[in-house]
Amino acid sequence: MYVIGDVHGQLQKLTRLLSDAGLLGDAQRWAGGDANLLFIGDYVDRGPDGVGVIKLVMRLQREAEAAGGTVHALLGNHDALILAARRFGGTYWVESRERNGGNHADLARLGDEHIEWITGQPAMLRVDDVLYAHADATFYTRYGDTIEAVNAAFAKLLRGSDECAWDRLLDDFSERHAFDGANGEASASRFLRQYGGEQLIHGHTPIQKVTGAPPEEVTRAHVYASGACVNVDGGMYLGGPGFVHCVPRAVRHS
Ligand SMILES: [Mn+2]
Repeated sequence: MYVIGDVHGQLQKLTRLLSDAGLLGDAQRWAGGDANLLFIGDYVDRGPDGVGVIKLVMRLQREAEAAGGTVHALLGNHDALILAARRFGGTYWVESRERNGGNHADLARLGDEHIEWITGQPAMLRVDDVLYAHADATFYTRYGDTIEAVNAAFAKLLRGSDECAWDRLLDDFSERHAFDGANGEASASRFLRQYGGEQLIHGHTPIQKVTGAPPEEVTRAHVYASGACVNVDGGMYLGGPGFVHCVPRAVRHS
């Protein structure tokens, strides 16, 4: 499995990463054959062309499927936030997006097909022994006891018009660093016991903000909590070049 972290509108960096990994070929078509690729969420905002990123991911999903591969795409908080801004309008959501690096062009260009697509992406996924979720947070447990239940709860919320529930969800996403620090490992094992998997791969919190590394020096995933957690957010919007994280088929950690 190839994994790409928070893209945040950095379409040029993304196409370069995919090309370098052999997943994108001539005319920027899927060249990964039967490979599996997963995007960790947060396609829009903070960068120049979030809708361009969504369009590319949507197309790669179709092309990969036709070639026997898979492109998974998780829902990030910025993807939910742009939907909220479109659905409810009003200064509350406009200001919320402005505080969070909202891109006006993304909101203007977001078409019905992109809204439908975002709404249909899962919040969590498990493939083999690896659990994937956008955020380094435990709030997912408030939405369901299983991956299926969490995804169903998210889908119901995103298809509904309960503005307070949307607000709560986006507030929940402000949780970070749940698996860092003294109790991080214990939290990670609890979370993995709940949803299954030997390792959690997430984005949401730029590695630079965890390790203090200069943005351009983050060129690989940050493995922590004794190997139970992997942060793949390369902080591309901060100036990081980004990277493609490769998960071997059978992950084991000590
Ligand atoms: Mn995020």
